[in-house]
Amino acid sequence: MSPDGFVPWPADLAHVYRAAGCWSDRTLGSYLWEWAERWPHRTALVDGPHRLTYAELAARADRLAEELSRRGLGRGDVVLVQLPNCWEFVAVTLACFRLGVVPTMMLPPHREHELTAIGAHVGAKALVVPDTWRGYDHQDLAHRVAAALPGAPQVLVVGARVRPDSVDVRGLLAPGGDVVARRRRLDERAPAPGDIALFLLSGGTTGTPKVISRTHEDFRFSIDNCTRACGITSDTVYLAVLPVGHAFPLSSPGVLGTLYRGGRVVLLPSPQPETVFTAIEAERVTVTSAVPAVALKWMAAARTSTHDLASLRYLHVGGSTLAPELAAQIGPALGCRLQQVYGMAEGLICYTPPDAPAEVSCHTQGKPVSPYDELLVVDEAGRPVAPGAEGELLTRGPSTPRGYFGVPGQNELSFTPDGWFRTGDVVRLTADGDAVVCGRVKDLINRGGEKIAAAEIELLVQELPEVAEVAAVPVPDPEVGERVCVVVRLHPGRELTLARISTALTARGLAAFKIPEHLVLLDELPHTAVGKADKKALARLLATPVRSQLAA
Ligand code: OOB
Repeated sequence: MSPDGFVPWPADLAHVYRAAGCWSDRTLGSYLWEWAERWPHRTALVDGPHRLTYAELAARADRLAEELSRRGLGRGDVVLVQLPNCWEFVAVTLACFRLGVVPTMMLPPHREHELTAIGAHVGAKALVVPDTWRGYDHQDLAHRVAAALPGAPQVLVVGARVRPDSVDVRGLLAPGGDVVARRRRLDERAPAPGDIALFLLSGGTTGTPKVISRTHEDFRFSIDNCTRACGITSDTVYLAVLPVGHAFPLSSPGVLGTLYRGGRVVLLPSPQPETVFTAIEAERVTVTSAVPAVALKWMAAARTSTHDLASLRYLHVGGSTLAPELAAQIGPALGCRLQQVYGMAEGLICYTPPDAPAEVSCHTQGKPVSPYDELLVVDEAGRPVAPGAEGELLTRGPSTPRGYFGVPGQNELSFTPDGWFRTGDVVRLTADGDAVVCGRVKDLINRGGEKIAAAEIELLVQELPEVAEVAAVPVPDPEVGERVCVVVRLHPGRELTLARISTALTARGLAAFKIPEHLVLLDELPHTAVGKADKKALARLLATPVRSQLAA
């Protein structure tokens, strides 16, 4: 990994954050044995039939760390982690934290397009994948990607069917050996608190997703604050159903926050209501998190469910817009309290308090979990708006990096010269300082909480010989909030169907959730003064009937 890609905080501010105790002298991996010693026999992880105590988790993560080290992975090396919600994901992540190996959190739907671009950008030395997932051969995918990347990265596989040219992760997780000596060896090799702990992906607004570096000290502070904002304790039983590579279920407070406080994490690979309700009842789950689209499905299913959901106390909902009238129904439908969360992998996390009155929990997305987070709402010229007015939210703070990894040109656009991150979200702040998300200025589509950069889709559709010009825009959808629509001007005499686009983009290795679901053909696209497709005009146009093909 090139250390040049990391944009540090200014030294004077880093000093302030350390002096104030935001950044402590700890790495994330240093908690593993602290937890194991405080709660050795408590269950840390539940994944189907697998149950691991804190002591077992520590022993297994350490064993894996040592085996990874034996295979040449060490401090500063980067791996791509593409695992579904399973206990091995947690063990791999903690093993990386122990070694200072940097896991890059990919998502199970990612394919060649995403894995190759991100793998090349971060200089991945290994890929960790399931053998198959939802009928797709990830082991094969990983080998294809590895062959296309420089340095012949290793392929590590979680599953029963491991090829001879892959490394069997489960074999490396088997406990045994001298646990104490191994722990000491790993402690001696620990990374520094200011090192990059992990990479998260941003939905971003450019052709490929941007990579967000999170250091041990900045991430620990965020996790700590999230657990306080949500009242996570050793009595918490957290159910992880959203893909754990996302910052929301991973660390806000999610899986890592629950472990940090000695609670129990239950991992489920799908948010399907029946499976979720069964798990809540069986494990006496107290808190879980969902994007609005998932929460609404649960709400509808709860009406006819006979499962006992009485243990559920809190539901965290965020990632995309939740209408206040729906927010008001969630608590009564599921018999729990709603906490809204407005967060981003780039750092800022806002929560409504667990005991907030309805005007706060249903109508706002809460306050930053850290008092050191700064918020500034600005107009189009970058000037602060009047109190309570809408504008783009800028933010800075001890958990918000000063730049994306390795893209100095992009950083000039995404960050102001004095270090504010431009969220691209249109927000207003209430008199009490709660954030209300009103819209966005960034060019992306938010499909059920998954962020899709319009430019990424446009670049791929533009490659089709039929296409003269294309713009990707969101169309509102009652189920997932928004879906991808491509508006296309064809070359004269050519034809194009949604099925043809879908086939072509799938063949290019694009994740399925990004594949356009609507196609609109226009003789002329509206343009802005600088000659770009005018997306605001397109949104107005799409609100009126046009020659369109809707996805079946
Ligand atoms: C979470 O993180 P990301 O990085 O996948 O996406 C961040 C973006 C925000 O900039 C905003 O555009 C949107 O997702 N968003 C919301 C929202 N929460 C996030 N838009 C409207 N209402 C909300 N409540 O999505 C994320 C990370 C940590 C915790 C929760 C969500």
